[in-house]
Amino acid sequence: MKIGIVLYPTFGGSGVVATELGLALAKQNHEVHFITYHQPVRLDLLTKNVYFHEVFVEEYPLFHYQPYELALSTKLVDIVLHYNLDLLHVHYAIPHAYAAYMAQKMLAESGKNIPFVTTLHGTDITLVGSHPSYKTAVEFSINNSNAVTTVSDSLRNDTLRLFTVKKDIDVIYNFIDTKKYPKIDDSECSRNSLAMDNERIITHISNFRPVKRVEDVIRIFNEVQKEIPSRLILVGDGPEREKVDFLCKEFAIKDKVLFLGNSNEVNKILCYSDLFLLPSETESFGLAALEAMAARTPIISTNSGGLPEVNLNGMTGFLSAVGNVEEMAQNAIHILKDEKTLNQFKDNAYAHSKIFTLEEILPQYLEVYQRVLE
Ligand code: GMT
Repeated sequence: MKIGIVLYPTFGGSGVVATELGLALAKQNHEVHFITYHQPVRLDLLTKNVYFHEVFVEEYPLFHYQPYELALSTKLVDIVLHYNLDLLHVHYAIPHAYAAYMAQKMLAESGKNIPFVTTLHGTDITLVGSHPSYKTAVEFSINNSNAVTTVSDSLRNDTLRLFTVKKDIDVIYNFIDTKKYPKIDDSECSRNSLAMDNERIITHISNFRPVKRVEDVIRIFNEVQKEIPSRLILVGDGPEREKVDFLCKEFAIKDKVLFLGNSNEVNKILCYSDLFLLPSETESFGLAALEAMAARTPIISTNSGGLPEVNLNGMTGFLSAVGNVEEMAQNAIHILKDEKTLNQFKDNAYAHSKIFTLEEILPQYLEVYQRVLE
């Protein structure tokens, strides 16, 4: 198949999933064309069967807002015709599904029929998509996609609750390529460069947006470090970063917190970790939590959105209500207090991550592709 994948090229989970999916398809000898405004962060361009097409938005003084979806749909038409693509798979509804619909209509005028699959990732439904400024167009794009998938049951339910959907929605869970997450033993993982032998390492990875509640990460860690010698590693960057810095100063824990910024070496960082914190306000799936589990790291998270589908309470970690910092800190202490308990949670987290592997998930996308092509 010749597949066009439209995605956000940033460190966000939707871009990561779309990139990994495309790379896996290319490995199976499908021709994969990534189409977006920047080279995706996890995309190695020197990969067989992989192409990258950059969308340029021409600036003009009259434009207060640059018309990205216009440039994207024009690019889609060009690429589909030039490479004779079979289908488009767009990740994140806004504005990708809308642009794909427009491209499909324009292509039909040239006699080219192409289906498009829309994968909803979370905030395109729960936070942004249902806003009155976008809702009508998002609902239209969902209903006019040839197939729609969501990354969890919870997101499927949210989509059906927030929009009038006239289509079937397939749930296809997010996945990880486990080959990129080898079961690293402590000897390969030189954790002593980050922490003392007697210290636990706690990690948080996100885009530091308000929805991630990174201040809760600091509050939880502050309580934990009072009882258990530990260090906190923060990976990622975003608008909440400064507030987090202030809070660390206020709690006088700056020397125990390490900011690493954005990183492409998440799996290496996770191999040091004893615990992963994800106290998000809402999370359709929580890809970062799955990546942590694949690296044998238990999870302390909220119970919002799709997190209970990924993190099993009392097994792979614990779930708490949004904002219940005290309970999350107590649960973290419970996991970290002795080696036996910690190792049990680590083993459970690793075992559960195995149901979200590339090998399990890729055939499900291929099945959807076949269906829309028939
Ligand atoms: O967080 C976002 O605004 C968008 C998106 C992203 O690109 O990171 O995140 C969503 O998609 C991920 C991949 O499917 C999910 O793992 C995240 O849970 C989801 N984020 C939210 O629902 C907040």
